[in-house]
Amino acid sequence: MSDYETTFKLLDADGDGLISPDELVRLMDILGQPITIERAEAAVKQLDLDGDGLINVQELGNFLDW
Ligand SMILES: [Ca+2]
Ligand SMILES: [Ca+2]
Repeated sequence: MSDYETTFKLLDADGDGLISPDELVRLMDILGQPITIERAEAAVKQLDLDGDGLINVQELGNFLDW
Protein backbone atom coordinates (compact mmCIF):
# COMPACT_ATOMS: atom_id res chain seq x y z
CA MET A 1 0.00 0.00 0.00
CA SER A 2 1.38 3.42 -0.93
CA ASP A 3 1.52 6.42 1.40
CA TYR A 4 -1.22 8.03 -0.66
CA GLU A 5 -3.55 5.15 0.01
CA THR A 6 -2.82 5.29 3.75
CA THR A 7 -3.55 9.01 3.82
CA PHE A 8 -6.59 8.47 1.68
CA LYS A 9 -8.05 5.88 4.03
CA LEU A 10 -7.67 8.32 6.92
CA LEU A 11 -9.60 10.91 4.95
CA ASP A 12 -12.27 8.58 3.64
CA ALA A 13 -14.43 8.27 6.75
CA ASP A 14 -17.25 6.23 5.18
CA GLY A 15 -14.92 4.03 3.13
CA ASP A 16 -16.63 4.56 -0.25
CA GLY A 17 -13.29 5.22 -1.97
CA LEU A 18 -13.99 8.92 -2.52
CA ILE A 19 -13.43 11.99 -0.36
CA SER A 20 -16.39 14.33 -0.11
CA PRO A 21 -16.33 17.95 1.08
CA ASP A 22 -18.08 16.65 4.21
CA GLU A 23 -15.19 14.34 4.99
CA LEU A 24 -12.75 17.20 4.46
CA VAL A 25 -14.66 19.29 7.01
CA ARG A 26 -14.46 16.42 9.49
CA LEU A 27 -10.73 15.98 8.92
CA MET A 28 -9.91 19.66 9.39
CA ASP A 29 -11.95 19.55 12.59
CA ILE A 30 -9.81 16.67 13.85
CA LEU A 31 -6.67 18.59 12.87
CA GLY A 32 -7.91 21.52 14.95
CA GLN A 33 -8.31 23.80 11.93
CA PRO A 34 -12.05 23.82 11.32
CA ILE A 35 -13.21 25.00 7.92
CA THR A 36 -16.67 25.72 6.55
CA ILE A 37 -18.39 23.42 4.07
CA GLU A 38 -18.03 26.21 1.49
CA ARG A 39 -14.26 26.20 1.89
CA ALA A 40 -14.18 22.42 1.75
CA GLU A 41 -16.17 22.46 -1.48
CA ALA A 42 -13.79 25.02 -2.96
CA ALA A 43 -10.80 22.90 -1.95
CA VAL A 44 -12.32 19.76 -3.44
CA LYS A 45 -13.04 21.66 -6.65
CA GLN A 46 -9.36 22.58 -6.92
CA LEU A 47 -8.23 18.96 -6.58
CA ASP A 48 -11.05 17.47 -8.62
CA LEU A 49 -9.67 16.58 -12.06
CA ASP A 50 -12.59 14.57 -13.47
CA GLY A 51 -15.29 16.98 -12.25
CA ASP A 52 -17.38 14.57 -10.15
CA GLY A 53 -17.17 16.81 -7.07
CA LEU A 54 -15.30 14.16 -5.07
CA ILE A 55 -11.62 13.33 -4.62
CA ASN A 56 -10.36 9.89 -5.63
CA VAL A 57 -6.97 8.42 -4.77
CA GLN A 58 -5.34 9.57 -8.03
CA GLU A 59 -6.50 13.13 -7.50
CA LEU A 60 -5.15 13.09 -3.95
CA GLY A 61 -1.88 11.63 -5.26
CA ASN A 62 -1.53 14.46 -7.75
CA PHE A 63 -2.09 16.94 -4.95
CA LEU A 64 0.46 15.36 -2.61
CA ASP A 65 3.04 15.21 -5.42
CA TRP A 66 2.70 18.91 -6.03
CA1 LIG B 1 -16.02 8.88 1.45
CA1 LIG C 1 -12.93 13.62 -8.88
